[in-house]
Amino acid sequence: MYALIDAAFALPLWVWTLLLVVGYVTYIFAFKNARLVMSNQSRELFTPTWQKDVVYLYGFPRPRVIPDLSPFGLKVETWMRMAGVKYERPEQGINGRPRWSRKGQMPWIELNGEETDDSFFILARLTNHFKDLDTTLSEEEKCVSQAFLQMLEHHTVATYFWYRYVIASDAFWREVRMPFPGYVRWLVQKLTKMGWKKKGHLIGIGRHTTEEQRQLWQADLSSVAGYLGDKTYFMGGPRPTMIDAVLFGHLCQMLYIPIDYPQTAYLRDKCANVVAYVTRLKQEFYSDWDDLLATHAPPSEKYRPTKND
Ligand SMILES: N[C@@H](CCC(=O)N[C@@H](CS)C(=O)NCC(=O)O)C(=O)O
Repeated sequence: MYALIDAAFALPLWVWTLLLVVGYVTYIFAFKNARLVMSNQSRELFTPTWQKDVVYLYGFPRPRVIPDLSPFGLKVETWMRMAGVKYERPEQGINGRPRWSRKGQMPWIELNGEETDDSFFILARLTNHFKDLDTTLSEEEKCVSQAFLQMLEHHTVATYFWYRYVIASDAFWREVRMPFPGYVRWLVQKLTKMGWKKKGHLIGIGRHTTEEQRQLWQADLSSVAGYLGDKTYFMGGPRPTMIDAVLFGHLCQMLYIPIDYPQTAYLRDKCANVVAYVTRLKQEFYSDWDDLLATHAPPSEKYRPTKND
């Protein structure tokens, strides 16, 4: 042991420098920023034979209980249904060619041979290209819509992600039954839990007690219920607007993934108008909901691991 330490101290400075540089670069590429570093490079289209004005939406493989695990992916898909935009969702899977956005996240899209990522920028582009669902809103209503969007996407989401990825992660991964081989699922579960513990601590949600967290998400959900009231769509017009797609993306996560989210009980007991609203949107825009869930592939059928995994 001492001989080893002596030998290490005897190494010349340039060897130490080289070891440190190689170690650091390996760490950055292997664990940390590989996706981000790669992301800025231009890359081939995922769907090279695209049709004009068809949106190719990329996200996680469909889970068993809900069309998309990502509230951001479900928001984009719902918006496209509301706007009547033609889209496809090319299959991505562990044995297919799973690909993250250039920023290392899901969802992302290709439209007319050009890639766009982040649901905010995706909807901005689709709105510009196809249709503006928010034209009927006054300037003041647009501000309200934006405030709710940010609350849901940066605060509410953290409260229920913390629950599903940290507190109830076993139940969560069991219920959604992603079409990954068992060992990949195990790894994804562990990494997501570790990631969310760190992220939850940084943004603060993970430092609160369960009771304090409850006060935080309850304030959000009761404001959604209060603003919705007995309106058909959130902003009160005769047709849905963008915020309805955002709300649907998040509320479905809490209402249809059966893992005893405390939020689910609260919504069912205290926010009957919100539950009825989500049910209405689901009926109106997802008449094929069950068919979408049926496309879920258990690991043994579609995603059998190969030697390339
Ligand atoms: N601001 C992004 C957020 C997207 C996002 O957080 N996606 C999650 C899945 S729900 C993701 O890709 N997480 C993996 C990661 O960030 O490394 C959007 O609106 O699209």
